[in-house]
Amino acid sequence: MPDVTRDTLVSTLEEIALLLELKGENPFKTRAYRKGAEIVQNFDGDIVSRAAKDDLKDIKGIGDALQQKLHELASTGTLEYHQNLRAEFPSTLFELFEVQGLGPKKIKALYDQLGISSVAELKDACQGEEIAKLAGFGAKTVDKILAAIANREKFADRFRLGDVAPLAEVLLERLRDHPKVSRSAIAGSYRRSKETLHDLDFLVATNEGAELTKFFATFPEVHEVIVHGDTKASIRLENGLQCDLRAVSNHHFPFALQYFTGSKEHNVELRSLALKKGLSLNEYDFTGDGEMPEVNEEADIYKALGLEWVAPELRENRGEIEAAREGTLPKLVELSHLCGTFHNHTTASDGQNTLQEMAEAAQDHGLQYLGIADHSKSSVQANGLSEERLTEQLDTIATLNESFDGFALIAGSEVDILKDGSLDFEDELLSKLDYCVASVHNVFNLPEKEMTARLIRAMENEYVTMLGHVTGRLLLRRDPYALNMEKIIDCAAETRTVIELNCSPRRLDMDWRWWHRARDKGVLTSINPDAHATEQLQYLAFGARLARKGWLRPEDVVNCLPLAKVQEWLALPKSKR
Ligand code: DGT
Ligand code: CA
Ligand code: CA
Ligand code: ZN
Repeated sequence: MPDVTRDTLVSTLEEIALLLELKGENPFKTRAYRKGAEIVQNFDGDIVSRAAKDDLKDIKGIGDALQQKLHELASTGTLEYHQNLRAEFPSTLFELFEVQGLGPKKIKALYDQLGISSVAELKDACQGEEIAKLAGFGAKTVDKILAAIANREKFADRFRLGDVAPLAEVLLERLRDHPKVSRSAIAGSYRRSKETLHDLDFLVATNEGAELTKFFATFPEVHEVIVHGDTKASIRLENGLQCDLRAVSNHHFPFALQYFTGSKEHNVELRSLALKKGLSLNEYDFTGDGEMPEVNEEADIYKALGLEWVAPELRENRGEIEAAREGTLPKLVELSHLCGTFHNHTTASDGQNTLQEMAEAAQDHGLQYLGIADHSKSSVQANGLSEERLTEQLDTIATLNESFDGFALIAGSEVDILKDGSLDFEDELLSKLDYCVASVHNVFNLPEKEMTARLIRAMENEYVTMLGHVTGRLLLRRDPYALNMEKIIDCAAETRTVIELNCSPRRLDMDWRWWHRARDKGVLTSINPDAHATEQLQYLAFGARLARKGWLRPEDVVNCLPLAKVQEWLALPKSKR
């Protein structure tokens, strides 16, 4: 099956409408596509599979031509008519579609009246006078557009950790397997588990630097060689990602690893600490007048400076050096500590695998329990469950659970938090569930005060076990909605509501910068993959990395509890958890 969602159908129809408009086509034709988009958006049922099966005949407002196009799109993943239409315009025009807050009307005005067909031209126009002459473009609009462009530039050359990790590990393995390599690592922001990265910093210990840089520069994934020397090479891969390689001697390796892991701020602190001890620390060695400490591995560098070894995730100069000096660094959670996980979807809503398949996959991952949390009825776009369907699912889970040995499905729901903070299901139904994840899936644009109050009201509900993807951010795509995080964290502590660490690589939400504070207030987390398919249980690994980055220990993570304990914990009233 091609990867087509309701969103694909809707945005394709909308784009066709806009392109026809830009071409100056007859307004009736344009309107038919726009109307079609609206009908698809609001259709109550699985419109994507109906389109794939060419079963759209009885849907009002979708004529023959539209039916045929939706079928082609849903069954093949592309639409020739759409592709041909796009080809009639400069390819840079489509950049405008990605600028937040720039709708079809504005794009048409810009294109028709000022001939603007790229973001660069738009930026120039915003900085000049001409744009204010257009109807509907006040000073406020121009500011918003400039802010959106700045946002886009900020994201332009960054990649999400989860998107690059599989390839990064393949390349590392290839270097590691080279016979002339004794030690290897990926340093930089990747080793620190930053949620997004600019480039990858590979490091090898070898006596044959020139051979290794040549090996690296001729990897089949290389799109372009940026730098190529005897000890250093930089390449750009097909996907745009830059990768640096540094080849050093085995003696220099621990120093280079420490230096290139960063962060810069952490290193600055470390160097000044070294100076106080009469040592000068650089990327290759300690130097100075006194006796030099013996260094075989990275931990020896920290030891020489009177510090415990600092886990790379913590190296952001946020108190880790002081803690390393005092011996109070946290014993961080590890992936292997997770006994189970919550917040997963099945085919009942918008997942790709059945309950049975998800349960088997969880057991293959060595988990003792898997929390199910399909969408609730208001999430129509995700085929949310009605009260009846959720009740049926509870029965199915109870039956399946009888067939497992040392494993259990935990029955829950991902309940929509409605605009006013009330929940999509009544308490009576929620009380029958083992747990509940409450999430915001619509009306993202409330002012901070209202959005904060909305989440607080949800947390005050006795049956809300945890908040799902608390800020709604999509990394490099959508900013978090306006939220007072201090208040959210305080309320979570008071109401004993867990805040999930959503480990979908697109989210990694709540942001790692808030966890240390939350944990100190007694807030618990649950590391949740939000899996919509069996293979997405692997996202747990990213969650564990980000939890470590947030200074979390096993005792801060509720899914480190084994099955029997987690069941006891869930059975307690919230105030006792
Ligand atoms: P990014 O932007 O995601 O690639 O982040 P990093 O941290 O990987 O940054 P990168 O690749 O520019 O450099 C890797 C590490 O090398 C960095 O974390 C610390 C170290 N480093 C690079 N430039 C400097 C510098 O000018 N001063 C110091 N002290 N360290 C540096
Ligand atoms: Ca880097
Ligand atoms: Ca770099
Ligand atoms: Zn969700």
